[in-house]
Amino acid sequence: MGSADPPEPVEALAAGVRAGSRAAVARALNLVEDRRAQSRPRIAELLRALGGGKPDGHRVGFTGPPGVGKSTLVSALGGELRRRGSTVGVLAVDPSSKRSGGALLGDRVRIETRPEDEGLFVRSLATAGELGGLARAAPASVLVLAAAFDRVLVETVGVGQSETDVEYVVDTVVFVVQPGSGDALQFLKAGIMEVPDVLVVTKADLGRVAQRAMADLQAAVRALGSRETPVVAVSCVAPPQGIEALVDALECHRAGLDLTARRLASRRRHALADFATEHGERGVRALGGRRAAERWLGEQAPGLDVPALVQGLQEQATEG
Ligand SMILES: Nc1nc2c(ncn2[C@@H]2O[C@H](COP(=O)(O)OP(=O)(O)OP(=O)(O)O)[C@@H](O)[C@H]2O)c(=O)[nH]1
Ligand SMILES: [Mg+2]
Repeated sequence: MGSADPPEPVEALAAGVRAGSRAAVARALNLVEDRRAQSRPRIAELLRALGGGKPDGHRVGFTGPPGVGKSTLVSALGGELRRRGSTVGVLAVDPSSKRSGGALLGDRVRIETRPEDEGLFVRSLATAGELGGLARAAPASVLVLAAAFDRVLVETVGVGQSETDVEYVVDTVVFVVQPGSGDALQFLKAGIMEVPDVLVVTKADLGRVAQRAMADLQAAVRALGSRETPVVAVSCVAPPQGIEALVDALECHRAGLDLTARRLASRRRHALADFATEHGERGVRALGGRRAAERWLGEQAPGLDVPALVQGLQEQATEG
C-alpha cells in the first residue's frame, strides 16, 4: 500500500481475518509486528475487534532443542490436519540472533503452501535478540492466527525455562526431542523444565535408539507423577509414523481443557514472568514475594490483558 492510501479500516481488516483470508491475515500480522508508537492504537483496536469473535483456534506450541525436527514435524502435522478438514496457521519464531550466521527468515520452515489452498498459512517471526524464545509480537500474532484458523501451530527453539515462554500463549505445549540426546530427560529430572502436555520423540525411523528414548521419557514422566502425559514417537521420513497418533493426542488434550480457565491462568503467569524479567527478584520482593503477587493477580478482573496486569503489578510494587 502506498503512503498516499488511507489506512485500511480496522473493522474491515478484522472481518477479513475472521473469514480466514490469507491476504488479510498477512496484513494483520504486518500491523501487529509494527513497532512504531503510532501503530499502537491500531494494533490495540485490531486485537479488541478480534477478541470477541467466534470460539477461536486451538493453539499448540512446539518447543525443543535446535535441529531435532520441529519444522519437519509441524509441516507433517499441518498436512494431516488439512486432510482432516481443519484450517491451519503456522507461526515459526526464529531466534536468528542466537545462531551464528543468522539463517534467513523463512529458511527454517520448510512447509509447502499451495497457492490454491487458503486453509494453510505460514509465517516466520524473528526474535531479534529478545529475552525468551518468543518475539514480542508473538502473542498478538498468535491471536490473529487463532481468529483466522482452526489450528495454530507455533514453533520455537528452547530448552529450559527462559526460552519456553511459548507456554503462555498456547493451549497445549509439546516438547520435541530427538533420540539419543537425553536433554529433556535431564531437564525433567532436575525440575528445570515443567512436564509438558505432550512429549514427542522425533526420528523414530532411527529404530532402537528412538525406542530407548521413548522408554526413558515414559519412565521419567511416570516418576514425576504425570501419568497422563502422552509420549509419542514420530517419523517424518517415508513411511511417516506417529503423525496421526500425535494429532489424536493433541485433540484429546484440547478436549480435556477448560480453555477459558487455562488462558486466564496463562495471562496471569505471563504477566508475573514479564514483571520479574523487567524488575528482577528485587521487584518481586517489593510485591511481597511471588505468592503475594499471584494472590493479587488472582483477584484481578478476568478480562485484563498481559500489559494491563504488568502495569498493575508495577503500581503495586511502588505502593508497597
Ligand atoms: N531421519 C529423520 N530425520 C529427520 C526427521 N525429521 C526431521 N529430520 C531431519 O532433521 C533435520 C532438522 O530438521 P528440522 O525440522 O529443520 O529441525 P528443527 O527442530 O525445526 O530445527 P531448528 O528450527 O533449526 O531448531 C533435517 O535435516 C531433517 O531432514 C525424521 O523423522 N527422521
Ligand atoms: Mg525449525
